[in-house]
Amino acid sequence: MKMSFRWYGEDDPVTLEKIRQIPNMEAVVTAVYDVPVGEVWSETSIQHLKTLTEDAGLSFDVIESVPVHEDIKLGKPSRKRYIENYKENIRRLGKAGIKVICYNFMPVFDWTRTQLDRELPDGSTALVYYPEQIEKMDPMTGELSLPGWDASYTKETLRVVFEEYKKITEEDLWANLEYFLKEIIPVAEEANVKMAIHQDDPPWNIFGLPRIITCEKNLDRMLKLVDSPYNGLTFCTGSLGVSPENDIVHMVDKYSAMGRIHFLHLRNVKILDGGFEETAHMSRYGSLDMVEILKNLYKNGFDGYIRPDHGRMIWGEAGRPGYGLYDRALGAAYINGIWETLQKERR
Ligand SMILES: [Mn+2]
Repeated sequence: MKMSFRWYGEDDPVTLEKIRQIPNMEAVVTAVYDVPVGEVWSETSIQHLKTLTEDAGLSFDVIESVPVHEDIKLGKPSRKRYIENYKENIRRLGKAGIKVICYNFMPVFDWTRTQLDRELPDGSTALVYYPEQIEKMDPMTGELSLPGWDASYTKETLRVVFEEYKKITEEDLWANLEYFLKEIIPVAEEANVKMAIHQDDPPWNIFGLPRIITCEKNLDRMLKLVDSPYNGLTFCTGSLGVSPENDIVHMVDKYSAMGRIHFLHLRNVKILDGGFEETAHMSRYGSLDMVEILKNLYKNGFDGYIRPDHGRMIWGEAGRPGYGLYDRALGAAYINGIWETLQKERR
């Protein structure tokens, strides 16, 4: 496994110099943030990120994310142009040495939480999703201030896109995903870039919008749409793990044995009735057994990328919710410790 860390570019208060000092840190996970969704990334911007990363002694291997334009998910005629742009991004990133591209296929909203600063018993704060809070949220009338929500949506454009999704069933979304994959995977193969879909977070429908990348049955179906190692997964334990029906230890075993996991987000979550809380990485704090997850990866010879996912805010740190330095660095150290134990046991 190769340890990696998400970096939001030059505006990120968590600098590359700090990331580099986390033990065993190899790669940076980042993206070009100065181009609207759907457009082609400039080679200058890509090269700039690569230079900054490599000058800091880290490698430029994983992109999170190249976002998929809404017209592709909706299957509109304009998708043709956006898919051509997407292919060009894959080619350009491959040329710059990128090995894995993370993306998702969630309609309108990215990850959704109901509160970003819920105080846990130890005084740290975490991201949570409470059913009693989500029931009171209405994206049409409420304040559009949640993270993971595209801030570029005005109420009017949001109303229009919601109207468009009213006509889209889950099967339509599957058909649009299949069309997209059949177009881009051959390009990814040629560019030697592994495409890695992130699961829907949380893995259930929200606000009446369909969501399909949610469970084992659907991941099986997704991987079969184009049966190529270049059509793989960003396996996010925290996204899938909030649903009690998802057996994360088994799924990690199955998909890593198939060689279809290229990138992992490791995060622990505590399952509540209809909701969840993000917790410290260590197994005892959440519902996931991190040792069993890593054991299965090790057993299957996993040599892809892992990054600690969302952390809590601890030690008075302020910053981007879920993406502070301290708790994610503790997560990386914890994962490193388990991995070293597994390596030494084997000898
Ligand atoms: Mn994730």
